[in-house]
Amino acid sequence: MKKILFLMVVVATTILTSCDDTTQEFTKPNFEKLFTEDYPLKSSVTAGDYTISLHAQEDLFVGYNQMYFLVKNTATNEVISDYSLKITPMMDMGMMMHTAPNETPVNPEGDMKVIQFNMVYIMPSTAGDWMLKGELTINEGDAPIAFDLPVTVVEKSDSRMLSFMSQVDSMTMVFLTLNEPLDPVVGENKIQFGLYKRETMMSFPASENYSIEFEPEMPTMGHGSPNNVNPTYTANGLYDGTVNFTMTGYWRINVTVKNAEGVIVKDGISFDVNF
Ligand SMILES: [Cu+2]
Repeated sequence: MKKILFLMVVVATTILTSCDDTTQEFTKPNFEKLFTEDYPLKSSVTAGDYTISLHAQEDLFVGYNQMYFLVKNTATNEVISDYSLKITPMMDMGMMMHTAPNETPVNPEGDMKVIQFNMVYIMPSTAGDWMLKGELTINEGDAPIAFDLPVTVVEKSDSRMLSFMSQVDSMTMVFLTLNEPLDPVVGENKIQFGLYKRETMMSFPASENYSIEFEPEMPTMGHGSPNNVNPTYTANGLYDGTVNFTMTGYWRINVTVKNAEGVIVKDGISFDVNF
């Protein structure tokens, strides 16, 4: 057992070469695999003395994406552990620019080696150029180092985002994402939606006090499923519930969105899930 542990530490240390930090930090769950196997590199940019890299589980897509930032000293390849990041997504469509719904970057590991950033890409790169405009601050009080990180966004075959005008005022653009399940199984799955609205081209706040109702069905077989639980609001525009898939195949998730007064914002919309 001791031998195996020793080997694991050696492997972890070898992968993250030339780091002076203690190996203990590198043996945290997932850390070694995080930036190689689980979350491969999607884009990187050099800013000042630093290299900022963006990692994600799969190619960035139209919908809700969870991404991870890693910052290294370019000269020494050392992972920087104390810094803060500000990120503003921006899409340049030639005639105009706009941002997208996004959350404040957080540190899920309990130190500053990894920064998680969640956002919704609302269009694919075929419609324009996406850029994550960032500010890196190494020491508090230092002048932030600006960077532009280009990213490529693809459209999934089963779309993970719907956009529509609110039926309440016919002028508010609303964005609804299906975030989970990512890998559905037969039986009960966590289902998560994200809900946002467009205030201006530079402001896409989360819609907090809405309600989302859904009904799964298998259109080709003419049945639904029991024991589904409509989602409730958690934070950052996210709504968590339970979906029950009684078999594999093609499922359609029919969705109705209501505002705080219970008035229908949108109905007759659906996401397709195939597994
Ligand atoms: Cu756009």
